[in-house]
Amino acid sequence: MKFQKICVLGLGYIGLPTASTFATHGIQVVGVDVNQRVLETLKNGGIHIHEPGLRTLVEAALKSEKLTVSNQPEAADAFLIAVPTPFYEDKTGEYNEEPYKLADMRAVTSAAEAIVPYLKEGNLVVLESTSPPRTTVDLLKPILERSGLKAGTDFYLSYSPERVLPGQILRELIENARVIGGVTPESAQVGAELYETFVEGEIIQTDATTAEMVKLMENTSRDINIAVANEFARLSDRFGVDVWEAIKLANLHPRINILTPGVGVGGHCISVDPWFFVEGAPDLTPLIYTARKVNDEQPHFVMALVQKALGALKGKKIAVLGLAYKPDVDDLRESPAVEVVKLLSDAGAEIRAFEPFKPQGSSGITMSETLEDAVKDSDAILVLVRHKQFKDIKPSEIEKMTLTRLIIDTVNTWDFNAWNQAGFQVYRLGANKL
Ligand code: SAJ
Repeated sequence: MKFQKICVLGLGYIGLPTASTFATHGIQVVGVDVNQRVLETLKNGGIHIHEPGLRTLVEAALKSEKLTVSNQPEAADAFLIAVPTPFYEDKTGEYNEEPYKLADMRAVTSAAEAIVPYLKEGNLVVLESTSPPRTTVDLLKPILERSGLKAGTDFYLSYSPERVLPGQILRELIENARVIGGVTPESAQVGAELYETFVEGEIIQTDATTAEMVKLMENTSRDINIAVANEFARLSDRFGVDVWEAIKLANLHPRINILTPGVGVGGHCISVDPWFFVEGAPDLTPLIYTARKVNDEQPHFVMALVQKALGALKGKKIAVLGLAYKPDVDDLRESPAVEVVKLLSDAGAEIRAFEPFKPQGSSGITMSETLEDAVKDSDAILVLVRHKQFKDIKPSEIEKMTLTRLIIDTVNTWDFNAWNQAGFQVYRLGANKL
């Protein structure tokens, strides 16, 4: 099928790069967002997201007039839905005694409703938002069929998960293998033809629900693997072992790849997606549920380490290095580092945080503009994110900025021996007998 014009609904971390990439590959794209501020920013030549290379790509797409932005869809050959599917806490207790997290599908629902008036015979609709299993057939299909057209017969309907890594979105969008699942084989085929516009990786066709499961399975297995790494860190503390050394040695085994312990699991994917399985089948997901709990508890273990290093926290000045949910991104969504700061503040510590990728930080956290400002009068330096620029810091630089010689390194950022020799006392997560 020949695609001349498409609408991309949702101009966030996935929608904006996707819309711009289609536009720079010659397709006329209408980028749709309900947030007026996002539209204004784009119209004024700005972007609201930090992603390497994105600004240049968006500029090129807008300048060529292949990309336009609007607050509502228009008639087109294909509609792509890339809106957020966050979760909210179930307070009804229906799922368990403890609060379960449930998918908030309102944005997908209203995007689908917005498409209905423009849907025509022969169109393609693709959902990209990460969604609970069966969303395409059970939620999306009935809404779109309000148009009077039948999915799979009159129009094509597919699900295609995005699987790009924040920080490398533009490259991975093009190079990664892409799964596309249709409500009918023809729907998958037509979907594949659309993505062939720019995808260089393999495009694999399947059915819609399998495609939904694939995405959730990828991120759930990652969550579980991080949870076990975090438990290994706790066990190493208990048994007086250095977890970083132990993992390195275990990973010499050719079939073992233990992930990295840390502050917890953040971001908008790995800490969210497993809940979509738990919500759909609470009776079948004890492991997935427990892994979520283990990772969500991790900030409390960081807190215990800080208490071990500093004793009572009331009035202690702590310089926090990094708030992002992972290294080298500006994204603070669901960041466990932010959670740690909240716990420390609640315990009476005075926090000054330095986040080079997001200098304005997050509401309620006192930010420092420079590393020096953060560390200068502190009682301890707490490293929560292993940003490359932190990794490169030398003991001699910190020595000049502050009198404190106390480091709490939760992510194995600095070489323990080198900093020790330079006169610093270094507490590391998973390497201190508690
Ligand atoms: N983390 C650890 N230990 C590790 C790896 C990660 O504690 O060994 C933490 C990170 O610090 C972060 C969180 O886990 O807080 C998630 O980070 P991530 O790099 O694993 O994942 P995301 O959320 O940035 O991106 C993931 C990717 N999925 C996989 O690698 C399986 C990406 O391919 C997906 O497109 C994306 O989720 C998504 O949208 O689902």
